[in-house]
Amino acid sequence: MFEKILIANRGEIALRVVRACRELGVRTVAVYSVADRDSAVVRLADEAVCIGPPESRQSYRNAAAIVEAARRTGAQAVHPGYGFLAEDADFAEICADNGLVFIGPSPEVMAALGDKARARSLMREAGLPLPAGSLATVGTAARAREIADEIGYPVIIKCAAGGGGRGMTVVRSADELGPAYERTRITAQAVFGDDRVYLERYLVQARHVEVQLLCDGYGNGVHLGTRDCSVQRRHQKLVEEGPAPALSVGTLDALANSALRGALRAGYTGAATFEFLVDEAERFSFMEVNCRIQVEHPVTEMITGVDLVHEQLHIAAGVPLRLRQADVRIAGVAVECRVNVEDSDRGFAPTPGRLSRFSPPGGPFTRVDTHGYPGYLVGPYYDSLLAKVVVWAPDRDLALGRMERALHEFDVDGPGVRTTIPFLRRVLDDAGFRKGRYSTGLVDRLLRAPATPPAPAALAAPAAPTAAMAASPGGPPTTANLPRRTR
Ligand code: MV4
Repeated sequence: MFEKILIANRGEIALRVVRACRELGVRTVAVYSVADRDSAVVRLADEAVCIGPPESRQSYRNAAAIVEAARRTGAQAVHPGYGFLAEDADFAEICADNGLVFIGPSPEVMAALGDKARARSLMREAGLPLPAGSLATVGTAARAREIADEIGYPVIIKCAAGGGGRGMTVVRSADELGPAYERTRITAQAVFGDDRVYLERYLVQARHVEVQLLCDGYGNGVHLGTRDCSVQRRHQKLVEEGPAPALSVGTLDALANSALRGALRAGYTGAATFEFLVDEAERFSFMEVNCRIQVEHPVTEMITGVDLVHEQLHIAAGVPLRLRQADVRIAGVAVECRVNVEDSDRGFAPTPGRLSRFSPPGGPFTRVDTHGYPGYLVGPYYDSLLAKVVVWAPDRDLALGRMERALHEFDVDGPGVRTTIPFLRRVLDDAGFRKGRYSTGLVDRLLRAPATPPAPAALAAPAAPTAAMAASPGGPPTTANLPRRTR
């Protein structure tokens, strides 16, 4: 095992990695920006190095500053967390060039899977089911038109360099295709510096189901079950659960096994997530691979008992996988709610400010991953995730009841500070969600519906249409969504 590693991240995930390291006797180096001087990880890590100003380009995305901090402190490896440099193949290569182990897949595998068109063709070769679409990127509008006519409308144009829902354009009819194709390419060039796009048949009302995998460097791999992440707004997940509900065991198994086959074929090492869409008939199609530990990894930890960050560290240190598939048992149901410092009545705009009150829930089978504390200043520089509330129970109804109880306990306040807790409650209250019958359309439906009628005694004129409503046509995502955060 490593003696010392550097954590190239901040917030709750940096704390999560510090905790895993302490449990394994690995010393930790935290890096922090000027804005994060007072963060909990600076106190909890064995050492902390300031790497630059608040702007992430100059700190958490600054490969040179991070490598220099590792050199100065003698760290042997770098854990990138999620976001920032976590899926940057160039950074993984820079680490290797400087004698540092990057805790994740090799730069080559990351580059191959990070190119969504290449990933699509790789997985096709591995026998994974895909939506109908182009075999590779599409170089002309005329060719796009031919393919679209063949697979039928609606189609979706995706950027090879995109992912996570960034830079997708849905096209409903042939007359929209040419202009949409040109627009998507121009935006892709501007945002990613790569104008290659590919086409897929657009699948409506599907569920987002993903599979957690662990693979070592010796050709061994296991899957750790599924998570449903359909509760999203503009590709930001709000609620995740595992195992994916309302799917037959046969479907879940086939999906997980196909993901594992794909990862082994690609030569993947470390923790990976394979994303699929699943339709009403339980047909599933491969979407993309996430080459990192994900925000929602605790869901899987709760239903399997496997510490995914421990496993990442062992794999990166060259230890053969300590689990076989027969050792992995999915038990019960886990649910995660993301508590963001945002105002769901104002289009989920961030509401930074100082926390005057911060008292997270506790109790049985309740885990809260957070970097918050009373007096913590939530700044405007980074994403607004403050806490993840994760609960486990033997069945889904009990887990949802436990989550309602946990959110009820959560006390967060501060001048100007709002959280997504009220909106999370609306999700948990939704009849379709309760039954486990929901798809990626759930959040837009809730945002279009009138806000919960106030209790008779409690006041107030009906809410005016909110920014969220104005900004949510309810239609498919467009290139208007392009400059988004990446998690
Ligand atoms: C799609 C799709 C429907 N059809 N591809 C978005 C994130 C990225 N991982 C893949 N995504 C999607 N790809 C085809 N061919 C639907 C999504 C999608 C989605 C679309 C609209 C609104 C919310 C969504 C949530 C997850 C996935």
